[in-house]
This record gives sequence, structure tokens and C-alpha cells, in this order.
Amino acid sequence: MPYAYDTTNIFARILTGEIPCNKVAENEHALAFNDIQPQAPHHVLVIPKGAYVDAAHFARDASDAEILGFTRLVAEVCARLKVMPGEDGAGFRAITNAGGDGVQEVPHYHLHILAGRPLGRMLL
Ligand code: D5M
Repeated sequence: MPYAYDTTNIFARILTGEIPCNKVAENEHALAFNDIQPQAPHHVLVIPKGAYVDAAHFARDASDAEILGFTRLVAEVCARLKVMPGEDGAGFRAITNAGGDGVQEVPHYHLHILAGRPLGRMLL
């Protein structure tokens, strides 16, 4: 599934520096920034720097280094937010939307990290 960054893709424009973001953490392969429409006290999006449309595209085509870098940045975000699960009840939810049925709005893979309040059971 080819994907070329274009001016209509808001996350591609963030990656090129064309528009700003509220950065939380970054490494060679991934960027984390605050969602502009937060659904919880902490709502961070983690995106790969490579041009991947969704989680399946990323899992299929990304290199091991890209997958490791992305995964490590998720851990760094959780550490920075102080939501690493522990005996104090802290924790988080990580979700990703993909495609039409998944109601994905931005066609660049992003993992939502939600935390900072009890999130309830996911009832779909
Ligand atoms: O969700 C896409 C998410 O992207 C949604 O929660 C809003 C967020 N968003 C959109 N534009 C921006 C900018 N410019 N900065 C930060 N967050 C943004 P989806 O999973 O695709 O339905």
C-alpha cells in the first residue's frame, strides 16, 4: 500500500515541520505529541516517521528498527506521563483506528495513548 506524504495529510505536515505540534517525546523513528482534541487528561498520539497509513501497513512493511523505535517511544511517553502501570492504580489505554470501519480520520498510522482518569470498560 503506497503512501506519499502530501499536503492534505496533517501528520505528514507535522513531520515535515510545516505545522507545529505540542511534542511530548521523539526518537529516530517516531514522534509523540498531544492530541488537539483530548479525550482524557493525557491524550498523546505516537506516530512513525515513515509513511505508513495504518497499524497493519506498519506491521507489514516497517523495518525491525522502525518497529522497535516506535515501541520504545510508547514506553517513553508512559514514563514521562507517569502512567506506567503499577500498584498505585496508574495505567493507560492504547488504541488505534484503521480504515473505514475503524473510523480513522488521519491516514498516517497513529497510536492514541489515553490516561489520567479511570477509562472504564471498552464497550463497543
Ligand atoms: O484520530 C485522529 C486524531 O488526530 C484526533 O483525535 C484528532 C487528532 N488531530 C488532528 N489534527 C491534529 C493536530 N494538528 N495535532 C494534534 N492532533 C490532531 P483518528 O484515530 O484518525 O480518528
